[in-house]
Formats: sequence, C-alpha cells, structure tokens
Amino acid sequence: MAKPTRRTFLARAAAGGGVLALAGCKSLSQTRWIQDLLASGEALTFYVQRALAGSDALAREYSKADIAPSFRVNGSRDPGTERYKALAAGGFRDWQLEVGGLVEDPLKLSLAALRAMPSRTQITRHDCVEGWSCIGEWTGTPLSAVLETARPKANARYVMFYCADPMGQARGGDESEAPFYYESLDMIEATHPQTILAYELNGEPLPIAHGAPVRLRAERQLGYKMAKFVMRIELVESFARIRGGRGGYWEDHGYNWYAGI
Ligand SMILES: Nc1nc2c(c(=O)[nH]1)N[C@H]1C(S)=C(S)[C@@H](COP(=O)(O)O)O[C@H]1N2
Ligand SMILES: [Mo]
Repeated sequence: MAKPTRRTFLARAAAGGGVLALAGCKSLSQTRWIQDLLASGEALTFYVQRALAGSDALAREYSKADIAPSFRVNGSRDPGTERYKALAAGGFRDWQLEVGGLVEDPLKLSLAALRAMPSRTQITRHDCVEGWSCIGEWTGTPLSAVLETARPKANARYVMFYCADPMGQARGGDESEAPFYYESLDMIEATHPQTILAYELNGEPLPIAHGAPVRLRAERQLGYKMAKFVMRIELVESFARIRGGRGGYWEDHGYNWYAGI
C-alpha cells in the first residue's frame, strides 16, 4: 500500500474525529464515539468549545518576557523506579519511545531520533485544574510527525500515553500495569500543531521533575492531560477496556476526559 501523504493522513484524522464537519451533524452523530460522548456529561463543553474555537485553533502563545522564573512542579517529581533510575543515570541514552497499537509501522524512537525530527517551540500557559497557572517555553517534536511516521490505521481513534511513574501504593514493576500514570487524546487533539512531545523546557533538557526525557504538551488542555515521563504510545479504537476505562489516571478517579480550556 502506498504511504499516505500528510494531507491524506490529516484528512483521515479529521474524518475520524468528525469535528471539521460540525455542520453535518447528522452523520456525525451516527459514529459510535460521538454517541458515547453525547451520553456523557462532557458533550456540551466539547461541542461548544470545538465549534467556537475550531478544531485547529491555536492556544495563545506568549513572549519570552512572560516566562515564569521557575516553572511549578506538580504531581510526580520523580518516578523513582529501578528502571527509571537506570535510564536517568545513563542520560536517557537507552530510553526509547515505543509507538504501537493500531499503526502500520510500530516504532521505537530514541531521544536522539526524536530530536532529529522537525521541532516546534512554543511559549504557553499551563493551567492546572487545582487553580494555578505557569508560563513556560517548550520545545519538542510535533506528535503529528511521529504519528505520520507510524501510519495510524483507519480505525485508530485515541492516542494513549503510558508513563514511567507509579501512582499511589505501587512500587516498581511494569508500566503496563495499573496504577502507573497514563493519559489519552483523540486524533484531533493529538494532531493539533501545538501538541508536541517536549524534550526541552526554557531551552534546557527537560528536568526530571517536569517529565524527563519527554512529556506531552497539549496546549488547549488542562495540565493533567500532559503526561510526563512518557514511555509508550498506543493507538486504540476505544479505551473502555484499558485500566479504569476512562482514558486516564485522573479520569479513572473522576476527572473529565475532555479537559479543553
Ligand atoms: N506522568 C505524570 N504526568 C503528569 C502528572 C503526574 O503526576 N504524572 N501530573 C499532571 C498534572 S496534574 C499537572 S498540573 C502537570 C504538571 O506538570 P509540571 O510538573 O511540569 O508542572 O503534569 C501532569 N502530568
Ligand atoms: Mo494539574
């Protein structure tokens, strides 16, 4: 099969999300994920925000003068597992980002390989659901470029991010098992130009406390969507059977899956 071009890929991402066709709500409402969404209480925010802002509207970007002198840390500061300690001790040279699930070409990308891809730098405001904000400059690889390389299958709807940090009582072990931190985005948010796998904060390699070696930035979303310490990415059709079934660690504890701001 011919490799899909960027255009066909983005067209497919848009069609999969269906939101570019908001005017044609009839066919939209026939797709299963839209039905599930409508059944959840999040439909209104989702429709209102995406209809007003557009699926490709950019989050505001700031100037260097706006950057906070020190970016606040929240949630896990250090995964602390033996596996993570070994990776950190080696300057993350042995870290590899796995990209799998519903893709034609599963990938393993080293930090050097990610850094060799096109990059984007953006100065944005991080908004935590707990009520604080912080402005920082992030540099990373657009997630859309990584996805294009892996070539999502037509039925891929969500991108899952699995992290290195155990939550709660968990100690060590395998990141594929709960309760490690995890998150998810739909294809529209995942292919948005400001959605990047960030490896630098304020021009320096990403510090451990902020998610080294790579953390997600999805600038139109609340802070908890922006997974730190990303180890593995998986494209799926549904997350109903993954862990708590709500698409993220905090979602499994009651937060909204759609955290648009
Ligand atoms: N892996 C992981 N990612 C995470 C968290 C976490 O605890 N673990 N906390 C989330 C929350 S609630 C926020 S506000 C931001 C904090 O990012 P920062 O520490 O860089 O400010 O990361 C998000 N991503
Ligand atoms: Mo947060």
